[in-house]
Amino acid sequence: MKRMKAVLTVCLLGALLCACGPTDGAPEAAAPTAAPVLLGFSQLGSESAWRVGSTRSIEEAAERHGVSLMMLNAYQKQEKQIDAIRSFISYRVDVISFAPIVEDGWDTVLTEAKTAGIPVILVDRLITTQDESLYACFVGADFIKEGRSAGEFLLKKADAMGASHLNIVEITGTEDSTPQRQRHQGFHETIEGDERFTVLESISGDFLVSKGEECMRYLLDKYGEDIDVLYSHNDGMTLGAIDAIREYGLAPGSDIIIITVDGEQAAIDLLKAGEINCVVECTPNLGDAVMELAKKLAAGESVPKTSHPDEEVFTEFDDLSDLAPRGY
Ligand code: GYE
Repeated sequence: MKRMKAVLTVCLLGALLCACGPTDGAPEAAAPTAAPVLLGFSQLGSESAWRVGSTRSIEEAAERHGVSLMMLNAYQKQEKQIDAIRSFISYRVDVISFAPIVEDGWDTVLTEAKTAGIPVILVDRLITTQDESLYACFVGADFIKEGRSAGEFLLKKADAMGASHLNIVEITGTEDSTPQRQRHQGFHETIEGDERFTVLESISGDFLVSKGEECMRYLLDKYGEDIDVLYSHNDGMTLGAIDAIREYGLAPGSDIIIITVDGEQAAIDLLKAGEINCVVECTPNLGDAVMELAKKLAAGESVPKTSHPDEEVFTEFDDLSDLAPRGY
């Protein structure tokens, strides 16, 4: 079917070229333009300002690159993402892309995409699979590195304070998602074996502001003023947790050291105000990279299996006066 469509397009183009070729004295006809690449994109939800920024980045980049975009929001449900991928397959899009909410459970639907000959770009998060050929490439952050940066900041902060012992609580992202697994891993690897640190508890706040607040209330009820450090896997949960800390009567950023990931404007503002100590950047602006990859894959070109954007770390030790507005 797809081949038929391609053959038809080639014939039509050939006919057009013959019919419209420049003749002596006649004005030159505009070159026929190729059909735009059709990209089906399944966004996992709208759980955070980061995610809203990610959706915007995909939409704006599609426009800029002349890619036709079919975008479906899965509202935090893996089943809806699987349904979306199936509808992209039946629609016979040129390329499928999605941000997998969790890592496991994609083999069946991706085998269907492979059988249909449609290449798949993973955006933002990874999947676990025995068969790497089920996706063409991944574009997204290096979450282990982000976790390490969070841990490295804590080492530096503890040195600067001359701290002999610090108790840590961790609020993690959506369970079994790549950022949750790897931000946890990178952080723990970095502080492991340093006897100044004890991790009191690690619980999931699902990347949501409301759950971040709920988790922090629970942690404060349980450990009270024993908590010295909060490591939170995204800014949304951190904002919720900060409300809970204030409500409890403690000062975020001084009574409790706060380390967060994403780099939303709201978190940067709190960092500047001394209420957050470290923000590890994770950029949602992956749209241009996705469109470049989609166009190459649609043209049958090869692409790198993994690409990571450049990311920074902003801390209380840095001069942030020149930092440009974040845009998310
Ligand atoms: O950190 C969080 C979002 O997958 C990197 O998902 C993304 C994470 C991001 O909800 O805010």
